[in-house]
Amino acid sequence: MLSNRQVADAFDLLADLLRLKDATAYRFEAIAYQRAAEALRELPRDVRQLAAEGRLQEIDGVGKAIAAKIVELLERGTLSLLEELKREIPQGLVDVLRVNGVGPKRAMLFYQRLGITSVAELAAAAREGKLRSLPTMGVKSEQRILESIEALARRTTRMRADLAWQAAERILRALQALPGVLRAEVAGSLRRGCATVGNLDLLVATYQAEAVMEAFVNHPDVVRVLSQSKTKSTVELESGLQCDLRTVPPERFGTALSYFTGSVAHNIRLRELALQRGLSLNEWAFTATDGSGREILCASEAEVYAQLDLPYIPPELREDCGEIEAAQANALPQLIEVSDIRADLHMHTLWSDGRLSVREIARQARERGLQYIAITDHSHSLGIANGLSVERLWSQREEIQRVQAEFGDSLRIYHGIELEIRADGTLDYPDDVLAALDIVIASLHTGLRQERAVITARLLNAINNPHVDIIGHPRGQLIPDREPADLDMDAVFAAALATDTALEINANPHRLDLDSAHARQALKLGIKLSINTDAHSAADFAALPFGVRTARRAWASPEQVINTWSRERFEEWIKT
Ligand code: DGT
Ligand code: ZN
Repeated sequence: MLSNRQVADAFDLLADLLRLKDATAYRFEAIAYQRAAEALRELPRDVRQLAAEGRLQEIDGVGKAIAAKIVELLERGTLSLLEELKREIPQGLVDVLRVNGVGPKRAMLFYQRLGITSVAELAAAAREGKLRSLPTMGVKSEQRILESIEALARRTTRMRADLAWQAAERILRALQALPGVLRAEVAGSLRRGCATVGNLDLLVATYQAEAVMEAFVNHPDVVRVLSQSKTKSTVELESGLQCDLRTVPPERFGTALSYFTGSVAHNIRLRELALQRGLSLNEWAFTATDGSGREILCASEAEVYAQLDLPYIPPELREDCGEIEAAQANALPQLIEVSDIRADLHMHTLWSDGRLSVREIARQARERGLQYIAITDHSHSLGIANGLSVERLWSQREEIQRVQAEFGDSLRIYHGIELEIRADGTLDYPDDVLAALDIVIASLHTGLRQERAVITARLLNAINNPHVDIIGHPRGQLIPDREPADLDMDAVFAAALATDTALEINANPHRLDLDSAHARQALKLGIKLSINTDAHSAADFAALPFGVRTARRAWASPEQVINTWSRERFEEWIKT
């Protein structure tokens, strides 16, 4: 059965193939399919369920014709129109469209004149100078196409951090169970807490490297061995992700872990500091540069930093973004930890599109040691997510009060809303309703591709509303599919600061929004952050560490994140 994502992919493909066939004739049709694809990706509910309920046309951009196509896709796994187009037009041309400077007309021109059906063939033709003499082309546009193809190739597909952790943990567990493995750890971008990773970097401390490598390349998740030696092997996993394993003897584990955790920029700074002290530094050891060959081995990373007269620097900070200077000044931030989090302030229940009742989600929260939560279901204009009418909102309040009575002092349950910022910029509830709620999170879910001035004004209107406490997933990005909205973030920050509105780091690994760079900018200005899981199910509670890692990459201390506050302080804050 097809997922929302697969249905969306089919519509995107359909749009591209129609454009290739005749960009002018199918212009509006292609736009419509693409719009539907965007809405399907954002859809908070399973498209199959909506189809079963006959509610497909409630999806943004889905009319009768597209609804019929969705049904066809769900029933047959494909579309007759798509099959027909695929017979007419080579599918590789869709990739050719991803090259900057190549629209559908040029792609078809290259195909018809030169038989080009793939990006590789296009690159070869450009290198041989075959494109420049075609109509509308020239030496310059040929050069631009070549540069764009090279840029595309550099931008390898990266994997979301949660999937990468899953893959890494399976292999780590197997390695840790081997005799002779003293330590097995994740390094690289995954250890630094990045939202996406290019590969997995694993490191093992052992005196039995050969046996460990043999076990590694024979792990059931490995589909291909790209290289193998005693100290370093690279394999490919089923997902296409590459995984490197290095082995070192335990007395060298610290230098190796530090080196392979990176980042490259951070490593370069460490090497400079070592050179100033008459030492070279690589993954194996510090070595005296006086020609004596004297080595200093470090079993732990703390020893590596101590050798450079620095305190230990947490992996999330290792980007050469000021952490070396801060360490030298003994001014590293006290970074937030998962255990500092006392509250989750963005949670969905059965009242809108969540899968748990108020009671169940409260129980889950208490089991995880939270002290207070906010129930924030969708407001009514997000009809597709079963958004709450004002009437249902008040019935929900009664249920929350009942559950609150059961839980007593063990968990405080606040009644909030995830308030829709409508496409026209207005908010979904009138002010008197908002005033009666404990907490209001305002979020954008529609019109995310509006132009900068328009979408920024929508967000500012929400921030400036005195009842709005938090902006949910402010930039609207989805990892890895959707670019963030084109927002004027300086204006957003200025308004958030002026109104004391917190900005969310949505911990869902699909979002991680704000991203760490913007979160850091916000913190520098004095804006408060809120880290929330946006849980729709019990499994979603597992998102929290991803949000916390993103906050750590933003240099956040507990104080700056409202979810760490005592209940009293939090209540004080939502009141003002
Ligand atoms: P990724 O895989 O693209 O998400 O990013 P990283 O940071 O995991 O990079 P990767 O896998 O190429 O290399 C892992 C670490 O190894 C990197 O963070 C630092 C270290 N490293 C790799 N190449 C170099 C290098 O040329 N010089 C230095 N100093 N360190 C390097
Ligand atoms: Zn890596």
